[in-house]
Amino acid sequence: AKDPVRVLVTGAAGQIGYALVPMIARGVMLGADQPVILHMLDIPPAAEALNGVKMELVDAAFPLLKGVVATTDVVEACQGVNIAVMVGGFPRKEGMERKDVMSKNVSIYKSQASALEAHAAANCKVLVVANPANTNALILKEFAPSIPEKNISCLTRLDHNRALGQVSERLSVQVSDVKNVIIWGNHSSTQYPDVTHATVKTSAGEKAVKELVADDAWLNGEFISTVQQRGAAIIKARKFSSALSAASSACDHIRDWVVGTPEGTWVSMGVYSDGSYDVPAGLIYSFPVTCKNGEWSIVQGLSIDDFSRNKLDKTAEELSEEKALAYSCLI
Ligand code: NAX
Repeated sequence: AKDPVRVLVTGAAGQIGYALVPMIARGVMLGADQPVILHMLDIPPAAEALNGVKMELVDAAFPLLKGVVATTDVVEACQGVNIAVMVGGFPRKEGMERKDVMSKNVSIYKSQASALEAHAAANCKVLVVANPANTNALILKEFAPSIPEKNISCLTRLDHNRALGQVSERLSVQVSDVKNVIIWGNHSSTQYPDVTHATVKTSAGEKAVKELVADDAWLNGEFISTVQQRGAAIIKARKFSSALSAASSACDHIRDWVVGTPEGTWVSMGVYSDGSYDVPAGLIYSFPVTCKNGEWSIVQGLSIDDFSRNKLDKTAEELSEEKALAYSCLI
């Protein structure tokens, strides 16, 4: 039998946490033969709710779940973890300045970076979900200098999956037959969902999404804005933000990272930019990546037309501004 993998979920008493921990305990993230020990962190006001989640995990009698640590102590939470899914953060409340929200999250991610650096297992993989996800991940990277930058990422897989979903609905094809959409940039409304290289598996072989849709106005307009604004549409409909889809895509993100992406398929991950596609180095930016042996690499050599170039630059600009704002909070 395999040794259990320790998975940290911060903000585990929240909405996404409640959807995510049972998925992890069922093997959705790491596989049906991989035992797990869940580490759940939240803050003291949520301690009782967190304990309730722990009780439910016990009650669900998950065969793969070999232990649960539920704590408000960040050091205990980070001890020996192999995977860290950072869902906890400070939400933007009505009337709050952007800088105030940033400042709260900078201080959270700075201290959690130090705890991970000191106490997580060597080679721990980190996924930041909490918003502003890219910039929180960047802060975490800066304050955990001994964690390789290759091990720090943020979630844009939800946006990626939303793009797959929109194409599938539009063409009335199975979502599992659509692949190689790309989310570029920030997990925000400036993200660029790109179908230039996306394909659909048909009985006559693989066909370009662009050809099958054959409606550039939709692809360059409504499709992009629907994906960009999907989070807001969910809030409007549900009165709460996306949770089950966020949890599911966090599992997809980690699973593909650990197990590898299928041959010929890429996914979107927010990762540390090395300057690929003329994206400024030193931002956490969403790129198309393939994964193998537990490492991601940015897909190289894709053609970028003028329309796309402009959109890649816009979202990079926003991330540079966020980075500057985050750094101004450190002073
Ligand atoms: P909730 O407010 O339901 O849960 C957040 C939890 O984090 C709460 O239980 C809170 O007590 C806890 N928390 C706050 N500060 C903490 C700290 N310092 N340490 C540990 N825990 C802490 O929010 P939820 O709907 O679960 O969303 C969580 C985060 O995901 C938000 O920042 C949200 O904006 C972000 N999202 C990111 C997405 C992505 O694709 N990257 C999509 C979904 C989601 O909107």
